[in-house]
Amino acid sequence: NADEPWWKTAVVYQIYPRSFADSDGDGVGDLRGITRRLDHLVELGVDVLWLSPVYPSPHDDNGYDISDYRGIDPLFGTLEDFDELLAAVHARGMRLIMDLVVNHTSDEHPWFVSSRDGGPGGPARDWYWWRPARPGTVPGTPGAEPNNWGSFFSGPAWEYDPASGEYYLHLFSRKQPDLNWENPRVRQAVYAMMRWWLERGVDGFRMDVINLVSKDPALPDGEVPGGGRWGDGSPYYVCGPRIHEYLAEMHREVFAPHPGTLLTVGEMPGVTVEQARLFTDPARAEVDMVFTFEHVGLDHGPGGKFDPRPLRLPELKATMARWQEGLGEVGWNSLYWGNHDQPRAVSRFGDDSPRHRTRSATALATVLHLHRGTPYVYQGDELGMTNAPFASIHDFRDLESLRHHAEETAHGADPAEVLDALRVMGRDNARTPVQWDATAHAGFTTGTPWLPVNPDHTEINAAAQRADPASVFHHHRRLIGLRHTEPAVAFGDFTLLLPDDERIWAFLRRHEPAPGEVTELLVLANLSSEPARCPAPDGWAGTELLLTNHPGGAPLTFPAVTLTPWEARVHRRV
Ligand code: ISL
Repeated sequence: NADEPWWKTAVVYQIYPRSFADSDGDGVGDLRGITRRLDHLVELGVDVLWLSPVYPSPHDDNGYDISDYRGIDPLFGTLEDFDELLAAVHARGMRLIMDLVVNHTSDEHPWFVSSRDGGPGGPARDWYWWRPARPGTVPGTPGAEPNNWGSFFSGPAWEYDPASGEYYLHLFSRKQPDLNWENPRVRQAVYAMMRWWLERGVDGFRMDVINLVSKDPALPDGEVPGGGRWGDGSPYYVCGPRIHEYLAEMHREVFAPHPGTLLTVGEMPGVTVEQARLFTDPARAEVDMVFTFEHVGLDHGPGGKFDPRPLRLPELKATMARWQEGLGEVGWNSLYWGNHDQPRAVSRFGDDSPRHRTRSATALATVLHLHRGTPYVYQGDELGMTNAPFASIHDFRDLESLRHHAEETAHGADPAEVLDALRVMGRDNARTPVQWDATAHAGFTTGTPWLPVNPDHTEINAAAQRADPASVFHHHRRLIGLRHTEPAVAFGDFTLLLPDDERIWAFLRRHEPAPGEVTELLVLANLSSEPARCPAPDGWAGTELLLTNHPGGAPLTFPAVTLTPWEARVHRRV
């Protein structure tokens, strides 16, 4: 596999700097905090670190609203701290990729300030999407927005600027105006900034909502879903008309001079398998892999993410299998259960009760890491961290949750029901500080954390788990090691077994690097809190047990084996 790209055998670890480790006691994680904790990541064995944004920002959306692309927010440290971190990461044989947020800037970015203050006809006006009010309406009044699109963070996707009498587009918050990628000067400014970071030594980018940067310039009204307040503009900006042209251009301008060294991953809400195959086809030279969203949308009800519904295992298995198939011959998957936008994996897909949480976290990790693709471990998931016990709306910090609560309650929703949904799906669940040890504030800070630590840190923490070979941490370490040593994990093809089984997740990986030289892996996992009978496929009885989260488990016998709750195992035969 010498001619395969390095990132096919790599595992990426996502750091949300605000919540990782605080070195100076101000309650917010920082770059020096990360540098001090690198040993944890070395022991875990990950290959790449992805840093969520650390650039100067007003922090309306925790740094996803950037006011200077070429600096470090004082909250996180300095450029010198960054260079030190990067050198320390490289010295340990790891790589580091930056978050690239270029669908939008902060409204405090100088580009937007000039665009706004120059007024219509000003030289920087067309760096953003400015439009007059809908004809026949009074500008600045409800319903006068240029179109009916809703924002991802509640309310309209347009903000009125009284000075010019025009509106600007913001798919996210009003402090995150969308850049106009139709303007070639915008694109060149973005590419120049990316080259600047590559020259500094970074190893690639995770590209925030990159499939939203091409909009249909007509900006037509969207359909209003039943019971909805706003139109759905997604047909006009998800994988818009020029998206492939833009990404190919970015590849030529920025990535092509660094063949074989970088990792590029595009975050792509709403992307289809067919589109993802185009984006990740190496022959097209766009991006290495994409983050897809289907598997994290299966528990959304008709009302969206804050209308959660139970997840059915056969649907989750089918979705994952379809992506394995669709990006099998051409393209590449990225694999994740969680990130800073999603609830905690063990609480969402597993069973976070004290009885089952270790085993369910390790079962989920086993299934994920044994799929074909590059796995992403979100900070704390290697410890099986759980959702947080939010008592009231005042415990939330995330603007998405706060705005959703304000908008729904203003329209007459029952606040208790809104709060229940936020407890299940709210992004702050994943943003509580990393639990390093059992001391006050979990060893995250000596000050007062910006978001309280989860009280379960006395049970769930890195210090305890590093000392326990049966922990979620050590199970992740073994899974990551397996990807490095067993080529079938990265390169084998994928066949789903027992698709309709409500409790068992079973699949085969088959790798044949040379004719007749076959290695096969069989993955069996019980994704339920009850024992489950699992038919054993022919010819696997007595095969090598490569990895398990239940060392005392029953041998694999024909015709069936009973798996204990959340038991997961990987068998190998050659
Ligand atoms: O969680 C979501 C809102 O319901 C997602 O739709 C999320 O907004 C989407 O995945 C895009 O996320 C990225 O861009 C956002 C930022 O808030 C997220 O943190 C980031 O991951 C805007 O920059």
